[in-house]
Amino acid sequence: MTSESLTPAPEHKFTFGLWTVGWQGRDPFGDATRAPLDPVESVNRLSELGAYGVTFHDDDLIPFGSTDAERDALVKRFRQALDTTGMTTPMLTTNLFTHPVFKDGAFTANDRDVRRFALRKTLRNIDLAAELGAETYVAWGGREGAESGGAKDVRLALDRMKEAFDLLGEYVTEQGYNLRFAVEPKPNEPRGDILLPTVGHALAFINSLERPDIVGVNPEVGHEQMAGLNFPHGIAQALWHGKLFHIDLNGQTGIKYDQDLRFGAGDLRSAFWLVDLLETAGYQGPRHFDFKPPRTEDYDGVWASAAGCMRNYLILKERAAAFRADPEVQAALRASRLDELALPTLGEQDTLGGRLAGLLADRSAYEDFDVEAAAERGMAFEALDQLAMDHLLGVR
Ligand code: XLS
Ligand code: MN
Ligand code: MN
Repeated sequence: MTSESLTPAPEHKFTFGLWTVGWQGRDPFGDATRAPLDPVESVNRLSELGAYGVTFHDDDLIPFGSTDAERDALVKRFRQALDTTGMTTPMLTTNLFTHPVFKDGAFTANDRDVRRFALRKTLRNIDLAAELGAETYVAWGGREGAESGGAKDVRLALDRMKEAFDLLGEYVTEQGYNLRFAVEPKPNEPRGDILLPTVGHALAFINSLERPDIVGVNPEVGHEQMAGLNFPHGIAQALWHGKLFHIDLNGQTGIKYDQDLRFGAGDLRSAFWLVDLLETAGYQGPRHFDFKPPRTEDYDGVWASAAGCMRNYLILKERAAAFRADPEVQAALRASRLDELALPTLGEQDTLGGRLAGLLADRSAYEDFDVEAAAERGMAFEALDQLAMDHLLGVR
């Protein structure tokens, strides 16, 4: 491993939310441990560390309630920092969760006036996203949910959610913006239960929209792991559907609150398989870090944590590439018959009058199939997995 290969550079497409390094460490039990961070300082520091860009909620840059003049001045100053550093803004999103008005949600709040306000707030920031050249607009519905059964009619709430996405889709289409939406699932926190809790729920919901082609997902490592799910499997399915529009990378240790650890902390084996997947499946989007530098850290610790996210990604990328290139691994993959999984189940031997007739006529598929012999064949997965472990731990 050369130090050059572990040096982050813009071509790696590493991006960070302003709210990540800018998190002041306020949690439900304690006050802020860090002073506010100027978004321009974040742009400069992240650029020095080798990042490609930053992302933000409207309120991360323009405090809620700012006047139009204040807004224009803040955006102007921020744009100057982007121009000076060459940093990009590939994704923007809306804060529909901090202000108390959103306590029962935004697009699915029971109060209709709150829903209309949420749509206006979002439309306004979509204009800024287009102006700044963002290609993805994330929608995390953190407050869309409930703590008790009678409080939310979920079927009606999904009607309202669909209404919102259909309207937003109509808006970007009419404006001719080059912007796609990415729904970010999360099972809970801050609501007791959140709507569209997993990648699977979100993918199914997207199919019901008027413009499903411009809506995909923005899965976050920790959010799926909070639900005990296999993150690389969820990502693989999102890729399979052509719906991985964006990704939130971070770390999580098991089923508990949303830890937002730096990428690579938490479930390291899962992170290895995730990087292996992203790097081999042709994912072209930003590698976006949505983490929270722990509140134990001062700003030196914040920048160390941000640098660690990128470094861990590059280490894992290198380790995964070494794993794939190792001739012993390639032999182990064959021994585990991964090449056979790539073959269609129905195939050339099924020539007699179509797929179904071919299968039915093939005696080797059933009548003459040696079930016992097939059952006795080992899959050799343990040897394969140990090779992965050796590569991950750097002993091969
Ligand atoms: C919170 C989410 C949030 C989204 C953007 O858990 O991860 O930060 O990524 O609103
Ligand atoms: Mn999170
Ligand atoms: Mn996120």
